[in-house]
Amino acid sequence: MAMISVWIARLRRAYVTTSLAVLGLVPVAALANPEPWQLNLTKGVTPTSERVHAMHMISLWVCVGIGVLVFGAMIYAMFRFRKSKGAVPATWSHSTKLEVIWTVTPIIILIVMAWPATRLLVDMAHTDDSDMTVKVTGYQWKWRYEYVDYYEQNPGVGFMSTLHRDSNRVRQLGSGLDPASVKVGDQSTYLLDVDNPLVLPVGVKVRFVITADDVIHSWWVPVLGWKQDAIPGMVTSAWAMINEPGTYRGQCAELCGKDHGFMPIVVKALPKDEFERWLAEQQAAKAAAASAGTAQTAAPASQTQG
Ligand SMILES: [Cu+2]
Repeated sequence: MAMISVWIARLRRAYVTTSLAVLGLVPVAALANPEPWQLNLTKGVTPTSERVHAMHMISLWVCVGIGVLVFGAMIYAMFRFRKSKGAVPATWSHSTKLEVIWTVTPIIILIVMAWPATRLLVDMAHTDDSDMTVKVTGYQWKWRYEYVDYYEQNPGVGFMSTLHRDSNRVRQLGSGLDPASVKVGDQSTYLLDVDNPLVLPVGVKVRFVITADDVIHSWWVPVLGWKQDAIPGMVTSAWAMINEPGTYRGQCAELCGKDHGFMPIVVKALPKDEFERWLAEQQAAKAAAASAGTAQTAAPASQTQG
């Protein structure tokens, strides 16, 4: 008995030390973009992603509970009723009571888990009362973003977003360049950065209408809490309301061709007033280009690196 309590004390100490180490080592940023060696899912930056995370945690703890019960019972049975202790196998083969218990219990657990999951799915599909619409079109291998509507006005702004030139140079066959050298700040952004990020306001419900021009792509920024297929000839939709400014990265999540791995997505979330300044800048640049009679370029006025 004394031996067991010593072991329990040791385990408890190890657990506390590990928890503290994890808490100390994992920066707050880990809650937004996924970090290398991150253990759990990210909480994301939208109400949807937070609910997805909560659902994931509920499922995880239900699984842990079931695991502890089942493996506990197995281990207990193996030690308590082992042959060397003189255990004799029972001869009965069927128990209606047990059959009912282990059929009904999982059904109840599944219903309890399916209820909030279904409500979340319904809310995720509810794009009606959005204040802004962005049209996302997938191409082999780039994205086009068009600001279709912002508080019932059409900003008339749109641009292409392709792999950042730093990543593009490194990824060329025989480039001899080091992928680890591609960075924004101290963050490694090889194949995760674009020339023109999608700029969005914080705290505004943005509806995305998503389609593709050639093959099926999928628009996926993990911290937004969803991914949505971009299908040629079809328009799918999703929404996000980002709750903190930042740069959020994602990738095309549908195997769309040989350069599928080279079409990242970058969302730059700005406070609402900054976003409106940016939008006005884009409109002014477009108007200036039109009045100068020059061919319009697809790039936004200020090249913002993600
Ligand atoms: Cu793609």
